[in-house]
Amino acid sequence: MEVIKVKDTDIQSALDTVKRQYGSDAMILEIRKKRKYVFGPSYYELLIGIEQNLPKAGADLDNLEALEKAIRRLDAAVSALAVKEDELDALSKQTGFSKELLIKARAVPNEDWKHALRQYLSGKLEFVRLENIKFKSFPKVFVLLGPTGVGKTTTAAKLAGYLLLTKSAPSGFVTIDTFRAGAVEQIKLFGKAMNLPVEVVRRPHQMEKVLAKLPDAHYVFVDTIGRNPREIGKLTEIKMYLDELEECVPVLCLNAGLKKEEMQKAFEYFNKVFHVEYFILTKVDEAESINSAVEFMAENGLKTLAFANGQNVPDDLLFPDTENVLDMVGLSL
Ligand SMILES: Nc1nc2c(ncn2[C@@H]2O[C@H](COP(=O)(O)OP(=O)(O)OP(=O)(O)O)[C@@H](O)[C@H]2O)c(=O)[nH]1
Ligand SMILES: [Mg+2]
Repeated sequence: MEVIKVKDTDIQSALDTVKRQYGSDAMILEIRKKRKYVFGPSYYELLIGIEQNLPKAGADLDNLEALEKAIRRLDAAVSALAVKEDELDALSKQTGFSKELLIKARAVPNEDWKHALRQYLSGKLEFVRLENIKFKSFPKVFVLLGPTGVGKTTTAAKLAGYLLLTKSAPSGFVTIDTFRAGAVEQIKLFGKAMNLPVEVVRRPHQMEKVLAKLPDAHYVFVDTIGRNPREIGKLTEIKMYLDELEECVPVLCLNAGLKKEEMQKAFEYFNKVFHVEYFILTKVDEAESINSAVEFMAENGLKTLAFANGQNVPDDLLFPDTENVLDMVGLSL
């Protein structure tokens, strides 16, 4: 408690000063009647105790007013938001992007939302050519991962075809899918068509020596078993094969027809087991819109290698850049 002194010749005026300056929190500890000299005029000295942590009465009032103002501002902001919520719903339907993305991109209804979305997505989307990915070892090994039937095997064949035709770089295939009926035959057919070798690996320890069997390959594509991503044990099984390799780059393949939430879940399951950095969007030709897939790519910072857009091997493969994709999602200038 802080103790202060108030002096006045008039007791009432001294009490008024205390009340005015320190409010009701001031406690009168003592009132003394004093004189400066023996025969001089008398005056009152009040010893006042003030609780230090308590704000003064005047300050309390100020705080209350500030609080009321803040509440009024908050009220106004909430009503403004309620209006925007409807407009955002409409804009989300119109653009095919989620409200969360619109908010993050500051895409304001009726204003230049296209510009805001373009700017936001341009900053987040990343496209990389697989031949530009740096490896420490040779050949460069890519592993195609993804749920059942997304097009992993077909895409591996398309990528090998692209490298052979445009870069004169031969690839080899390794399949660890000895589980699905016809899987080995399927990749062998692709290999035969392009005159590229295919190795079948049935046990993880066989992976260690498999690259030595593909001496001419500049690139190797490891084709994996399509797995329900929720079966984490099955993903770990695939990982055991990859752990035998000195170096490999996992590439997640997801079907453009999936909902954004489904893509996100699948990504999270695969990412837990394999550190997923690279991505291929498949079946783009079948999807009504790829906007939510593009949103998924952007929000997860994935580096996209290609879009698969049909069943023809090797032709139905696109290597888009950001500008192409912005056009595809209706954000062309
Ligand atoms: N429309 C379309 N079909 C595709 C595309 N890619 C693959 N397919 C077809 O999808 C089916 C499955 O393709 P696969 O390559 O066997 O898929 P996968 O992921 O290897 O399948 P699993 O190994 O069984 O998990 C086949 O009929 C392919 O022709 C694509 O980009 N567009
Ligand atoms: Mg397959």
